[in-house]
Amino acid sequence: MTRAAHRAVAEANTNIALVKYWGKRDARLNLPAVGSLSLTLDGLATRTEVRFDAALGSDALSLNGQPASGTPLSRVTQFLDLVRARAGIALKAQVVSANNFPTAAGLASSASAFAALALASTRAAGLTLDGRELSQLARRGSGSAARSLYGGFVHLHRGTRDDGADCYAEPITENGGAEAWGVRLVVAVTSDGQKETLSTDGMRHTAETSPYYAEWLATSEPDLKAARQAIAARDLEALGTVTERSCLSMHASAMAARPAVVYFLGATIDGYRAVQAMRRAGLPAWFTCDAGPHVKALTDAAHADEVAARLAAVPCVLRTLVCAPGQAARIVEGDA
Ligand code: 2P0
Repeated sequence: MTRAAHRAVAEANTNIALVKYWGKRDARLNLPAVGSLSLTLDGLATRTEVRFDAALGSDALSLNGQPASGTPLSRVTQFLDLVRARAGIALKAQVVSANNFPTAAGLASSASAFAALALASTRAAGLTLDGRELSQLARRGSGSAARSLYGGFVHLHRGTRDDGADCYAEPITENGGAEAWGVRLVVAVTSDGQKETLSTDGMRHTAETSPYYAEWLATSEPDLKAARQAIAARDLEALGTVTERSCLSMHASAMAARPAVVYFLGATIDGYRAVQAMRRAGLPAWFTCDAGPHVKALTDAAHADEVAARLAAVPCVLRTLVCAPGQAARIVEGDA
Protein backbone atom coordinates (compact mmCIF):
# COMPACT_ATOMS: atom_id res chain seq x y z
CA MET A 1 0.00 0.00 0.00
CA THR A 2 1.32 3.44 -0.82
CA ARG A 3 1.62 6.09 1.83
CA ALA A 4 -1.07 8.24 0.16
CA ALA A 5 -3.58 5.39 0.35
CA HIS A 6 -3.55 5.63 4.16
CA ARG A 7 -5.66 8.77 4.26
CA ALA A 8 -9.03 9.70 2.82
CA VAL A 9 -11.77 12.25 3.45
CA ALA A 10 -15.42 11.55 2.70
CA GLU A 11 -18.70 13.40 3.03
CA ALA A 12 -22.14 11.90 3.47
CA ASN A 13 -25.55 13.49 3.87
CA THR A 14 -28.12 12.44 6.41
CA ASN A 15 -31.42 10.87 5.46
CA ILE A 16 -34.96 10.70 6.79
CA ALA A 17 -36.87 7.44 6.59
CA LEU A 18 -40.30 7.71 4.96
CA VAL A 19 -40.97 4.03 5.71
CA LYS A 20 -39.34 3.50 9.09
CA TYR A 21 -36.80 1.07 10.51
CA TRP A 22 -37.49 0.11 14.13
CA GLY A 23 -36.24 -3.19 15.53
CA LYS A 24 -33.46 -5.65 14.72
CA ARG A 25 -33.48 -9.28 13.68
CA ASP A 26 -29.80 -9.70 14.63
CA ALA A 27 -28.14 -7.27 17.02
CA ARG A 28 -24.56 -8.46 16.42
CA LEU A 29 -24.70 -8.00 12.64
CA ASN A 30 -27.13 -5.08 13.08
CA LEU A 31 -29.67 -6.64 10.72
CA PRO A 32 -32.96 -4.74 10.73
CA ALA A 33 -36.25 -6.50 11.49
CA VAL A 34 -37.84 -4.49 8.67
CA GLY A 35 -36.73 -2.87 5.44
CA SER A 36 -36.85 0.91 5.21
CA LEU A 37 -37.13 3.62 2.60
CA SER A 38 -35.57 7.05 2.93
CA LEU A 39 -34.85 10.38 1.32
CA THR A 40 -31.26 11.60 1.50
CA LEU A 41 -31.20 15.30 2.42
CA ASP A 42 -29.16 18.08 0.93
CA GLY A 43 -27.32 20.44 3.28
CA LEU A 44 -27.06 18.16 6.33
CA ALA A 45 -23.73 16.41 6.04
CA THR A 46 -20.87 14.82 7.95
CA ARG A 47 -17.30 15.24 6.73
CA THR A 48 -14.88 12.61 8.01
CA GLU A 49 -11.14 12.20 7.61
CA VAL A 50 -9.52 8.84 8.34
CA ARG A 51 -5.75 8.47 8.56
CA PHE A 52 -4.23 5.08 9.35
CA ASP A 53 -0.84 5.70 10.94
CA ALA A 54 1.83 3.28 12.19
CA ALA A 55 2.85 5.88 14.80
CA LEU A 56 -0.52 5.64 16.62
CA GLY A 57 -0.87 3.29 19.60
CA SER A 58 -4.67 3.47 19.60
CA ASP A 59 -7.50 4.94 17.57
CA ALA A 60 -8.26 8.59 18.22
CA LEU A 61 -11.45 10.49 17.42
CA SER A 62 -12.19 14.16 17.09
CA LEU A 63 -15.89 14.99 16.91
CA ASN A 64 -16.95 18.49 15.94
CA GLY A 65 -13.58 19.87 16.99
CA GLN A 66 -13.41 18.13 20.38
CA PRO A 67 -11.44 14.99 21.31
CA ALA A 68 -13.96 12.18 21.91
CA SER A 69 -13.70 9.13 24.16
CA GLY A 70 -16.17 6.67 25.70
CA THR A 71 -19.02 5.34 23.58
CA PRO A 72 -18.40 7.43 20.42
CA LEU A 73 -14.74 6.32 20.29
CA SER A 74 -15.53 2.68 21.05
CA ARG A 75 -18.19 2.60 18.30
CA VAL A 76 -15.63 4.00 15.85
CA THR A 77 -12.98 1.50 16.98
CA GLN A 78 -15.39 -1.43 16.62
CA PHE A 79 -16.25 -0.23 13.16
CA LEU A 80 -12.59 0.26 12.17
CA ASP A 81 -11.87 -3.28 13.42
CA LEU A 82 -14.21 -4.56 10.70
CA VAL A 83 -12.36 -2.51 8.10
CA ARG A 84 -8.94 -3.59 9.39
CA ALA A 85 -9.96 -7.25 9.36
CA ARG A 86 -11.17 -6.94 5.79
CA ALA A 87 -8.05 -5.06 4.62
CA GLY A 88 -5.62 -7.25 6.58
CA ILE A 89 -4.05 -4.32 8.39
CA ALA A 90 -3.47 -3.60 12.08
CA LEU A 91 -2.79 0.14 11.86
CA LYS A 92 -4.61 2.44 14.26
CA ALA A 93 -6.38 5.49 12.91
CA GLN A 94 -6.93 9.15 13.58
CA VAL A 95 -10.55 10.02 12.72
CA VAL A 96 -11.64 13.64 12.45
CA SER A 97 -15.37 14.06 11.94
CA ALA A 98 -17.60 17.09 11.89
CA ASN A 99 -21.28 17.66 11.19
CA ASN A 100 -22.65 20.83 9.71
CA PHE A 101 -25.75 20.31 11.94
CA PRO A 102 -26.23 19.54 15.68
CA THR A 103 -25.28 16.00 16.74
CA ALA A 104 -28.04 13.92 18.37
CA ALA A 105 -30.71 16.50 17.65
CA GLY A 106 -33.03 14.01 16.00
CA LEU A 107 -31.61 14.62 12.56
CA ALA A 108 -30.05 11.16 12.31
CA SER A 109 -26.41 12.17 12.64
CA SER A 110 -25.35 8.53 13.04
CA ALA A 111 -26.60 7.91 9.49
CA SER A 112 -24.31 10.46 7.85
CA ALA A 113 -21.51 9.75 10.35
CA PHE A 114 -21.19 6.03 9.67
CA ALA A 115 -21.76 6.44 5.94
CA ALA A 116 -18.88 8.95 5.78
CA LEU A 117 -16.73 6.75 8.05
CA ALA A 118 -17.42 3.65 5.93
CA LEU A 119 -16.41 5.42 2.75
CA ALA A 120 -13.35 7.24 4.14
CA SER A 121 -12.00 4.30 6.16
CA THR A 122 -12.29 1.73 3.37
CA ARG A 123 -10.63 4.09 0.92
CA ALA A 124 -7.87 4.91 3.41
CA ALA A 125 -7.34 1.19 4.03
CA GLY A 126 -6.91 0.60 0.31
CA LEU A 127 -10.17 -1.36 -0.07
CA THR A 128 -12.42 -0.96 -3.06
CA LEU A 129 -15.95 -2.08 -2.19
CA ASP A 130 -18.96 -1.91 -4.46
CA GLY A 131 -22.07 -0.03 -3.32
CA ARG A 132 -23.77 -3.09 -1.92
CA GLU A 133 -20.73 -4.11 0.15
CA LEU A 134 -20.23 -0.56 1.37
CA SER A 135 -23.87 -0.28 2.47
CA GLN A 136 -23.55 -3.58 4.34
CA LEU A 137 -20.46 -2.31 6.10
CA ALA A 138 -22.06 1.06 6.96
CA ARG A 139 -25.06 -0.83 8.39
CA ARG A 140 -22.77 -2.43 10.97
CA GLY A 141 -22.13 1.08 12.33
CA SER A 142 -25.77 2.19 12.23
CA GLY A 143 -28.73 0.79 10.34
CA SER A 144 -29.76 4.11 8.85
CA ALA A 145 -26.16 4.74 7.66
CA ALA A 146 -26.55 2.11 4.94
CA ARG A 147 -29.11 4.41 3.29
CA SER A 148 -26.91 7.54 3.40
CA LEU A 149 -24.44 6.11 0.89
CA TYR A 150 -26.90 6.94 -1.87
CA GLY A 151 -28.68 10.07 -2.97
CA GLY A 152 -32.40 10.65 -3.47
CA PHE A 153 -34.81 7.87 -2.51
CA VAL A 154 -33.15 4.76 -1.09
CA HIS A 155 -34.50 1.33 -0.10
CA LEU A 156 -32.66 -0.65 2.57
CA HIS A 157 -33.70 -4.24 2.01
CA ARG A 158 -34.43 -6.30 5.09
CA GLY A 159 -33.16 -9.55 3.62
CA THR A 160 -33.82 -12.94 5.14
CA ARG A 161 -30.38 -14.55 5.31
CA ASP A 162 -28.74 -15.03 8.69
CA ASP A 163 -25.40 -13.72 7.37
CA GLY A 164 -26.98 -10.49 6.09
CA ALA A 165 -25.79 -10.98 2.51
CA ASP A 166 -29.19 -9.92 1.16
CA CYS A 167 -29.55 -6.91 3.49
CA TYR A 168 -28.27 -3.90 1.57
CA ALA A 169 -29.27 -0.44 0.42
CA GLU A 170 -30.23 0.39 -3.13
CA PRO A 171 -31.00 3.74 -4.77
CA ILE A 172 -34.52 3.84 -6.15
CA THR A 173 -34.04 6.87 -8.36
CA GLU A 174 -31.03 8.61 -9.75
CA ASN A 175 -30.19 11.69 -7.67
CA GLY A 176 -31.43 13.79 -10.51
CA GLY A 177 -34.70 11.90 -10.57
CA ALA A 178 -35.56 12.81 -7.02
CA GLU A 179 -34.51 16.38 -7.64
CA ALA A 180 -36.52 16.67 -10.83
CA TRP A 181 -39.61 15.35 -9.12
CA GLY A 182 -39.20 18.24 -6.71
CA VAL A 183 -39.96 16.70 -3.34
CA ARG A 184 -38.86 18.62 -0.25
CA LEU A 185 -38.51 17.74 3.41
CA VAL A 186 -39.20 20.55 5.87
CA VAL A 187 -37.65 20.08 9.30
CA ALA A 188 -39.14 21.98 12.24
CA VAL A 189 -36.74 21.83 15.18
CA THR A 190 -38.65 21.70 18.47
CA SER A 191 -35.84 21.30 20.99
CA ASP A 192 -32.10 21.83 21.24
CA GLY A 193 -31.76 19.22 23.99
CA GLN A 194 -30.32 15.75 23.52
CA LYS A 195 -32.95 13.10 22.91
CA GLU A 196 -33.97 11.00 25.90
CA THR A 197 -33.80 7.44 24.57
CA LEU A 198 -31.24 6.51 21.93
CA SER A 199 -32.74 4.72 18.93
CA THR A 200 -30.85 1.48 19.52
CA ASP A 201 -32.14 1.28 23.11
CA GLY A 202 -35.65 2.44 22.20
CA MET A 203 -36.11 -0.15 19.48
CA ARG A 204 -34.69 -2.97 21.62
CA HIS A 205 -37.02 -2.08 24.47
CA THR A 206 -39.97 -1.87 22.05
CA ALA A 207 -39.15 -5.31 20.64
CA GLU A 208 -38.84 -6.79 24.11
CA THR A 209 -41.91 -5.30 25.77
CA SER A 210 -44.42 -3.74 23.35
CA PRO A 211 -47.61 -5.74 22.69
CA TYR A 212 -47.83 -3.84 19.39
CA TYR A 213 -44.34 -4.71 18.11
CA ALA A 214 -45.52 -7.64 15.96
CA GLU A 215 -48.29 -5.46 14.50
CA TRP A 216 -45.75 -2.75 13.72
CA LEU A 217 -43.53 -5.26 11.89
CA ALA A 218 -46.52 -6.44 9.85
CA THR A 219 -47.07 -2.92 8.46
CA SER A 220 -43.62 -2.74 6.92
CA GLU A 221 -43.74 -4.80 3.72
CA PRO A 222 -47.10 -3.41 2.52
CA ASP A 223 -45.90 0.12 3.29
CA LEU A 224 -42.60 -0.41 1.46
CA LYS A 225 -44.47 -1.71 -1.57
CA ALA A 226 -46.91 1.20 -1.52
CA ALA A 227 -44.05 3.72 -1.17
CA ARG A 228 -42.13 2.22 -4.08
CA GLN A 229 -45.24 2.32 -6.23
CA ALA A 230 -45.88 5.94 -5.25
CA ILE A 231 -42.29 6.91 -6.12
CA ALA A 232 -42.47 5.11 -9.47
CA ALA A 233 -45.74 6.94 -10.21
CA ARG A 234 -44.42 10.26 -8.81
CA ASP A 235 -47.54 10.36 -6.68
CA LEU A 236 -46.69 12.64 -3.75
CA GLU A 237 -50.05 12.20 -2.04
CA ALA A 238 -49.67 8.41 -2.04
CA LEU A 239 -46.09 8.68 -0.79
CA GLY A 240 -47.08 11.17 1.89
CA THR A 241 -49.94 8.98 3.08
CA VAL A 242 -47.58 6.00 3.55
CA THR A 243 -44.95 8.23 5.16
CA GLU A 244 -47.34 9.48 7.81
CA ARG A 245 -48.83 6.10 8.66
CA SER A 246 -45.44 4.35 8.86
CA CYS A 247 -44.18 6.96 11.31
CA LEU A 248 -47.27 6.83 13.48
CA SER A 249 -47.28 3.01 13.52
CA MET A 250 -43.64 2.99 14.60
CA HIS A 251 -44.28 5.50 17.37
CA ALA A 252 -47.44 3.65 18.46
CA SER A 253 -45.39 0.48 18.95
CA ALA A 254 -42.82 2.42 20.97
CA MET A 255 -45.46 4.19 23.05
CA ALA A 256 -47.02 0.84 23.93
CA ALA A 257 -43.68 -0.46 25.29
CA ARG A 258 -43.52 -1.02 29.04
CA PRO A 259 -42.46 1.47 30.27
CA ALA A 260 -43.41 3.65 27.31
CA VAL A 261 -40.89 5.15 24.88
CA VAL A 262 -42.33 8.55 23.97
CA TYR A 263 -40.34 10.83 21.68
CA PHE A 264 -43.06 13.42 21.11
CA LEU A 265 -43.15 16.76 22.86
CA GLY A 266 -46.19 19.00 22.91
CA ALA A 267 -44.70 20.86 19.94
CA THR A 268 -44.48 17.61 18.01
CA ILE A 269 -48.23 17.04 18.34
CA ASP A 270 -48.92 20.71 17.58
CA GLY A 271 -46.77 20.32 14.46
CA TYR A 272 -48.66 17.20 13.44
CA ARG A 273 -51.96 19.06 13.82
CA ALA A 274 -50.57 21.96 11.80
CA VAL A 275 -49.69 19.55 9.00
CA GLN A 276 -53.23 18.12 9.10
CA ALA A 277 -54.62 21.67 8.91
CA MET A 278 -52.38 22.42 5.93
CA ARG A 279 -53.84 19.46 4.07
CA ARG A 280 -57.35 20.65 4.85
CA ALA A 281 -56.31 24.00 3.37
CA GLY A 282 -55.13 22.27 0.20
CA LEU A 283 -51.38 22.22 0.87
CA PRO A 284 -49.52 19.00 0.10
CA ALA A 285 -47.81 18.16 3.42
CA TRP A 286 -47.39 14.92 5.35
CA PHE A 287 -45.92 14.48 8.82
CA THR A 288 -43.05 12.29 9.92
CA CYS A 289 -40.93 12.17 13.07
CA ASP A 290 -37.95 10.06 14.16
CA ALA A 291 -36.46 9.08 17.51
CA GLY A 292 -36.68 12.65 18.72
CA PRO A 293 -39.30 15.40 18.96
CA HIS A 294 -38.73 17.27 15.70
CA VAL A 295 -41.47 17.60 13.15
CA LYS A 296 -40.66 16.76 9.56
CA ALA A 297 -43.02 17.40 6.69
CA LEU A 298 -42.84 15.89 3.23
CA THR A 299 -43.97 18.36 0.59
CA ASP A 300 -42.94 19.68 -2.83
CA ALA A 301 -40.73 22.53 -3.99
CA ALA A 302 -43.66 24.78 -4.88
CA HIS A 303 -45.11 24.63 -1.35
CA ALA A 304 -42.02 24.12 0.84
CA ASP A 305 -41.67 27.77 1.93
CA GLU A 306 -45.36 27.98 2.85
CA VAL A 307 -45.17 24.70 4.80
CA ALA A 308 -42.04 25.95 6.59
CA ALA A 309 -43.70 29.29 7.45
CA ARG A 310 -46.75 27.54 8.90
CA LEU A 311 -44.59 25.18 10.95
CA ALA A 312 -42.46 28.11 12.15
CA ALA A 313 -45.66 29.68 13.53
CA VAL A 314 -46.37 26.63 15.73
CA PRO A 315 -45.63 27.50 19.39
CA CYS A 316 -42.28 26.07 20.59
CA VAL A 317 -40.94 25.45 17.09
CA LEU A 318 -37.47 26.97 17.27
CA ARG A 319 -36.58 27.09 13.59
CA THR A 320 -37.30 25.43 10.28
CA LEU A 321 -35.17 24.13 7.50
CA VAL A 322 -36.16 23.24 3.93
CA CYS A 323 -34.18 20.31 2.49
CA ALA A 324 -33.99 19.25 -1.12
CA PRO A 325 -32.99 15.70 -2.02
CA GLY A 326 -29.29 15.19 -1.32
CA GLN A 327 -26.54 13.50 -3.23
CA ALA A 328 -24.72 10.24 -2.58
CA ALA A 329 -21.75 9.94 -0.22
CA ARG A 330 -18.49 10.93 -1.90
CA ILE A 331 -14.72 10.98 -1.45
CA VAL A 332 -13.58 14.59 -1.25
CA GLU A 333 -9.85 14.03 -0.68
CA GLY A 334 -7.56 11.06 -0.90
CA ASP A 335 -6.48 8.56 -3.48
CA ALA A 336 -9.00 8.13 -6.22
C1 2P0 B 1 -35.18 5.25 10.63
N1 2P0 B 1 -34.55 5.55 12.96
O1 2P0 B 1 -35.62 4.40 9.84
C2 2P0 B 1 -35.55 5.04 12.09
C3 2P0 B 1 -36.80 5.75 12.46
C4 2P0 B 1 -35.07 6.41 13.95
C5 2P0 B 1 -36.53 6.34 13.81
O2 2P0 B 1 -32.90 4.46 11.93
O3 2P0 B 1 -29.33 0.89 16.21
O4 2P0 B 1 -29.44 5.09 14.65
O5 2P0 B 1 -27.68 2.36 15.04
O6 2P0 B 1 -29.02 0.70 13.75
O7 2P0 B 1 -29.84 3.76 12.54
C6 2P0 B 1 -32.34 5.41 13.92
O8 2P0 B 1 -31.72 4.22 14.17
O9 2P0 B 1 -30.11 2.67 14.80
C7 2P0 B 1 -33.28 5.11 12.87
P1 2P0 B 1 -28.97 1.59 14.95
P2 2P0 B 1 -30.15 3.99 13.96
O10 2P0 B 1 -34.53 6.24 10.28
